[in-house]
Formats: sequence, C-alpha cells, structure tokens
Amino acid sequence: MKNSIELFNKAEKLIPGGVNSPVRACKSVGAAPLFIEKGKGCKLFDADGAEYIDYIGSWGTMILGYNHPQVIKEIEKVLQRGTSFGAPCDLEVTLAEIIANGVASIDKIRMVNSGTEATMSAIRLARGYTKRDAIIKFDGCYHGHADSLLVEAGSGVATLSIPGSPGVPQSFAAHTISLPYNDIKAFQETMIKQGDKIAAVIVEPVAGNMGLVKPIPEFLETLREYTAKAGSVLIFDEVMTGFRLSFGGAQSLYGITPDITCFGKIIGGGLPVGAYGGKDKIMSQVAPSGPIYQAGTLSGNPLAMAAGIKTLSLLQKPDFYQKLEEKSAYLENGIKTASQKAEFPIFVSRAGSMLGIFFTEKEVKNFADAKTSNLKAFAQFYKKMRDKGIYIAPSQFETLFISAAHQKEDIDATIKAVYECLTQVKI
Ligand code: KE4
Repeated sequence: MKNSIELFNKAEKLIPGGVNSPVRACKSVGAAPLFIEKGKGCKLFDADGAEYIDYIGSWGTMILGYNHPQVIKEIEKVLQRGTSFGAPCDLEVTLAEIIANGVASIDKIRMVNSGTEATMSAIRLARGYTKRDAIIKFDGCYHGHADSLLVEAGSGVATLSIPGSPGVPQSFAAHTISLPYNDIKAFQETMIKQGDKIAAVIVEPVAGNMGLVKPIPEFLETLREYTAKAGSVLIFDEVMTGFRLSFGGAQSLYGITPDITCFGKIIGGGLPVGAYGGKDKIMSQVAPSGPIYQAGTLSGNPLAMAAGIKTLSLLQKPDFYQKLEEKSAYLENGIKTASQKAEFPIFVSRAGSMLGIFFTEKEVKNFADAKTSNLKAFAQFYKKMRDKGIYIAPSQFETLFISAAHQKEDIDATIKAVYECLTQVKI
C-alpha cells in the first residue's frame, strides 16, 4: 500500500480528510483508503498495482462494470464535439426520452449534476407546488447533503428533527420529520395529525444507505395512499435503485407511482449526472416553464449525456436484468452458506443486485435494527476481505453492488473469502 499511503498523506494536506467524499476515508473501519489507479470490468487496481474484485461500483453507478468499451467509445466520439456548451444539445433530449420511455411516472425530467442536486430540487419543487414547508423522511435513508435532508430524527417519533450536521440551521431541520423506515403506524398517525402541512414525503423505495433494507409489504402502498389523500408529493429517491433494480426502477417492481422521482449514479454512466422528473402538472412548475427556480452550468453536458445514453441502452438488452439476478442470487446463497459453515451468524438481505451483510443475528427492517450490528466485527471483516482482494464498502451502513461484469469465478472467489474471513473475525 506504499503508494496509496504516500498519496493519502499528501491528500490530507490539501483536501479535507484527504478525500472528496467522507465515506471514502474508511474511517469507520479504521483502515487507510486505497488510491485507485484504474478499473476494468469488475476489477479495481490500486496505486500499488494490487487487484480487487469490487462490490462498490462507484456506489452503485457502474452496473456494467468499469471501463465498458462501448461506453468509453461513445464518450470518445462525443468528446470530438466538445465537453460542455452551456446550451441545449440533442443528447439531453435523447437521454430524457430514454428515461421517460423507461419509467412510466415520468412525463418531464430535468438533468442536474448529482443525486443531492436532484433531491434538493425535488424538495423545493414539492414545497413550491404545494405551498407547504414540512417534509417527511425516514431514519437511515440518505438523500444527499442538502440542508433539509441532513437531519436526525427528533427525540420522539414524529417530532421535528434536529440538524444532522453543524451548519444546518435548526430552522431548516424544524421543517423535517424523520420517521422509522417501514413503520406504517407511525407514518399513518403523522399524516392523520399533520398531513395537510406536509409538502412531501421522500423515501428510498429500497433503502441502500443503512445497509440494504427492503420495504415491508404495504409500506410503500401506505405512503402512496396517505400522500394522495393529503395532497402531499410522494418523492421516490431512486438515485441508487433507478435502472439498478429494473429498467423502470423500484417503482415498477413494487407497482407504485410516485409524483417525483430522483435519479443519479447509473444514468450518468460514470460521469456526473443527477435528474428529477415526474408528471407534467408538477414538472411544468420548474423554471423557466414555471416559477420554481433551479439551474446548473454543467447540467446536461454532452459527455455525461453520452455516457448515460450508451449505458441505459446497454441495460435494455433483453436478458440483462435476468442474468444480473442469477449472479446476485448465487452470491447471496453462497454468503449464507459460508456463514452457516463458519458458524458465524450474519443477516443477509438482497434486492436484485443490491446486497446487504449485517453483523447481527436480528432481521434488519429499519435503522434501529441495522444499528444492532457489531461494527467492530464488520471492521475486521472489511479489512480481512480487502487483504484477500475483495473490495466492499468501508461501512456497515452501505450496500454491495453486483455488476454485469462479475463472472462466476469472481463470485466463487468472493464466497470463499467470506467463509475464510468469517472464521477469522473475533467478537
Ligand atoms: P450524490 O449527491 O452523492 O450524487 O447522491 C446523493 C444520494 C442521494 N440519494 C441516494 C439514495 C444515495 O444513495 C445518494 C448517494 N449515495 C452515497 C452512497 N451511499 C454516495 C457515496 C458518497 O457519499 O460518497
């Protein structure tokens, strides 16, 4: 790790924490970050030339694997036209059309540059559209770092939240209620009491930021029913699940039609893209067609559009998701078998090619359950897996992502490493 350590020492002098996004610093697992030289398929190669089978996939972005030749070729082709014009170009229309045709709830969509921008803009749109201020989110769901969404649940259920970070004014947090994920009763009671004040309910339809937690039956249906009754906007944050769980996202799998959907990660094919979209009656309120302001210098830039267009078109191959499902189920079953063989109980969850490994014996249905995980054991597991050339997220509260580039031999090697590491973890 000599080169990574040298780079990290230099980075720490120039960049806060030596990284451009906190989780990359590997603080919660007490490890030094690897500096990555390149990616190819399902593999990453670090600054010292070491090879890893990767399950982060740039946090879910690289569903095709790294450096896909057709995506690279498309980027190189568009590069000859330019990198950003700050003016409309055909590629923005093409990507918007692919997403609108793929996701039934989308009439219109606005491109931005990150998932945070997408959710921040969706919240502003919902507040402007309903002329209400209060929003509801769910503990353990992460929607990016906009002030209104960087909050922690208040002391009691459904009480107003407290700032989740210094710098977030109490007055901002006061407009956000954070409820336990999957707690249908708490949500119903809150909406019955104050639904007429709620501008929006924002949710990860399948949660990937507390580890992988799926919605229980009727949870999403109840959000839809009560928001419709109250005239509140239902926002599905599909930054992670969009085009990951199916071409139509989690909403098409669960048969729920949100009012606004946020996208990111996969739709940019590895370049910075976010987006928010929905029914025309709401989206037409966004400037310049309506009064609700949102803008961006690099929004819709041709390179990012090209990467997204090619990526999404490759996802439309007839058996793409079926093949991904088979690989993901094979990994899930292998990990469960490894846990039994090692006599080391863990809770394994999976939704399509999103997989969660919790160091707890409890079934994890919300953030409180996820927090019963043994973080010290997870940290040991993370480091041992990395030493064996398997690269997973450096946090118990993240998700593993399987890509189309993972082959059977990669997954078999991963299952073997899981077994060996579980036999070595000391609790
Ligand atoms: P970005 O602003 O990081 O593009 O997207 C924010 C976001 C919004 N919504 C969901 C459901 C997300 O998962 C994210 C970002 N995900 C994290 C991984 N858990 C990004 C990794 C990081 O913060 O470095």
